[in-house]
Amino acid sequence: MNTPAKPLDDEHTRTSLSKDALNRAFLDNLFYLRGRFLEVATDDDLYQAAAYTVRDRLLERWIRSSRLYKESSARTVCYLSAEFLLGPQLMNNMINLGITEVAREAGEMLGMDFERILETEEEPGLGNGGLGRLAACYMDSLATTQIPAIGYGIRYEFGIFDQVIIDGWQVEKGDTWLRNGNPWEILRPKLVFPVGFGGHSEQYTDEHGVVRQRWRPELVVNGVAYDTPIMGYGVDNVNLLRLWRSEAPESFNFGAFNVGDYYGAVHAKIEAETISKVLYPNDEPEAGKELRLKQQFFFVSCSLQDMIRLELANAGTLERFHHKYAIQLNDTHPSLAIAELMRLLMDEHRMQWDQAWAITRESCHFTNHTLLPEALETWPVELFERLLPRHLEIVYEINRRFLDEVRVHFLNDEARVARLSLIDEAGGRKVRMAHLAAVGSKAINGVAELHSELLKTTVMKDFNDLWPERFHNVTNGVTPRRFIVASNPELAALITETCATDQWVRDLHCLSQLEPHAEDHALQQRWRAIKTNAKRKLSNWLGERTGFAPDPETLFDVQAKRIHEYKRQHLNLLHIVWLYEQIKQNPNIDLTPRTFIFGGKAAPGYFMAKLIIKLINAIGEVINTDPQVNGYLRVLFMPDFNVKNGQRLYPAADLSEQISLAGKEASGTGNMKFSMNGALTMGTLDGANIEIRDEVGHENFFLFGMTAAEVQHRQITGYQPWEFYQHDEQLRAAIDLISSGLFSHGDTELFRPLTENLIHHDPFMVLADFDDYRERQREVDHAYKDPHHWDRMSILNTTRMGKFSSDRSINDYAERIWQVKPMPVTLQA
Ligand code: F58
Repeated sequence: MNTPAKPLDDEHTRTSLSKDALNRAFLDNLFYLRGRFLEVATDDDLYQAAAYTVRDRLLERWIRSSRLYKESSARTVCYLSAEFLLGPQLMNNMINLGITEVAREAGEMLGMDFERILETEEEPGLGNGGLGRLAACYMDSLATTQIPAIGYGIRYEFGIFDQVIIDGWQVEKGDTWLRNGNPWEILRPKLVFPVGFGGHSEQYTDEHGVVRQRWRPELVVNGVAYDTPIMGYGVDNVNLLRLWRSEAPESFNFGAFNVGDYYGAVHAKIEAETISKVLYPNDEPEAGKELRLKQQFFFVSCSLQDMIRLELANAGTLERFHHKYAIQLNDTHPSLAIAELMRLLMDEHRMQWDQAWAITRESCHFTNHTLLPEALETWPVELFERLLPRHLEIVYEINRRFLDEVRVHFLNDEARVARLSLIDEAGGRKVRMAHLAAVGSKAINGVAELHSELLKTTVMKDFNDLWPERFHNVTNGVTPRRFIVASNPELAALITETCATDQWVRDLHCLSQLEPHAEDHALQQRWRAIKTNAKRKLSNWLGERTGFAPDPETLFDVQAKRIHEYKRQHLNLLHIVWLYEQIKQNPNIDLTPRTFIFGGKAAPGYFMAKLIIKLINAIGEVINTDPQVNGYLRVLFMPDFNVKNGQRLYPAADLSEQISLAGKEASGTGNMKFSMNGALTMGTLDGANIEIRDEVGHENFFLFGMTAAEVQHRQITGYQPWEFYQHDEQLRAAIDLISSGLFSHGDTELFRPLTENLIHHDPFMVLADFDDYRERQREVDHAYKDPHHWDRMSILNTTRMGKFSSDRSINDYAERIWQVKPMPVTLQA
């Protein structure tokens, strides 16, 4: 009913933001939710009580937001993503509520260690890397820009594995993030949708004599909703992240019990629960894995059924579904939404094809995140048909109509028809998910300017020839709330003090107000002190975890991201080995002392990536224990790079390594996080590096390597890594040193797969870019020797990062793609 929410009582224990109320609420939650009093509470009790105290303060805003969104006809963004890599919640919710200081004081009044409570939080690692973290940044920015939005995904019981390093190798450990409970989510036991699998599709005649199609699935599982509130910064809007968990329907179990098949019932239950059990830890699609396809369909179907339920409750009809919702497909993982929305509209809600298609095409939008051909998702037709027979029929019909259109557009061009088809007929027949997403979407976008251009000229060229107006670029961004305010509070305070306002937190372009101070020696000194302090903190942390604490006075040179050959961690390693050799040959060499820090997980089945981790650690072992070189060089691997550990790393970096082969990294977002925290970039002209360099100024960026066009040209004319190996003496020395067994206790076999691959194949042209990389690294060495110059460059990197706030990205999507408007929520009744 339409009773207005109760106005906030100034001193109400569950809503007030005053120090006293926070204290009362905290003790109350500790007592009544955890059954503890302060003296005996564990760190986890304290954390949970703090989390509930903060969550209570989100709830009233959340209810106000949902009510306003429901009552207005505002268009809602539905962000469909198989991954949301949220990271710790407590600090960010406090920042967005504006209560960090009072909360800290309230905690101190009770004699609690605030930092320790924050440390206790287990992060929900429901994503692999950039794509999942981007979804989380976008949720923060959607709420902050006051755009009504729902994030839809999967509540994996096990997120991305925890990485431990044993004897230099990566070992994966299961991520049990739910072990102690998750205070941020609210289970909605009544919000359940059935999701079918298998069976067959059949024709029938309805009660009006109309011949229709319907799906008779063999198996039905339920999706149950878990809701997490997403608070905007400095506003009262709270959006919703709704994640689905799979379970067996009740009837299932009873049915089996009745015929006495107890084990059969248990098996069915386990099978249903398996769907949301674990996140696939690969950074390329798992080709042909049935469970992965089940996961995709599962969350897409629940989400669409939920949207339909809401629209029917509100409007009573689905005719304006596309006015109500802007659906964003985060890569191809949710692209089954195209076929499922068609099925729901036609089979379940009796709409005609043309109307259903018009609605689908007006609702959906597709973001591509990769150009790597091996990462473009396809599903064997046989598997697709077995799991989703009705959807395959729909895909075929979409394809038939689409290819007719293609034939009209491009007369007598059957080669093009074959290239555009939703079905890849070469080899085993496969459904091309990017084609399904493209055909069913109103807009298609890449994630950085170069990537969006390459998309149009390479993997999506035929689509661009057909529908050029559908192609867009939206350069990625990251949230400054997490990646400056939460990770680097000292830097945030200095910026606010110098600008005399904290406006930059909501409008990152305001950082430019700092620019006139870049030459100011007093500011530079404080800037450097903050950096050194962050380095010291990181060093202590690394010391505790790895047994070695690097010297904060050395240059911290950091490469942290998933381990992948295209990202070229091994290029970095070749340079380190080369430096090592130089010092050995000339012990009096004049070098800037550096600490090289790596971080990142390898897909468990990716042999070469795991070997690269081993090599990093092997090189570290030799260098760090050699007194002749370790005054100049140190090499460290930070274990378990995740959101939380990333937040320790970004503030502490002097140099950020963004060295992928040009044309391979769609955007990169770590590059933005480092630069915002005052690190200079050593980078190629790839992804968003290009735009970062244009923004921060070419003189404040260390550029090296071939352009994407040069890479393409070299590929066409035939790339011979062997020639580089032969002609570049320095390079050969570095590779030979690895082959010699120096870093593997004399074992000349261990790293052979890596060195041989480089010399004979080198698919990511490490050898071709080595010389230029080495040269630019020499310049870094010189530049760091001039602190004023370096600090100035560092300050300018931060002040010119306005463009890379995810608020800007969301505004771009809102205006150019979704056509949605902000809907401010106010607490005044
Ligand atoms: C990343 N993709 C891109 N995929 O590599 C990176 O350049 C970009 O900045 C980022 O997306 C955001 O746009 C990425 O992270 C995955 O992790 C997928 C997980 C599921 C399997 C396929 C890869």
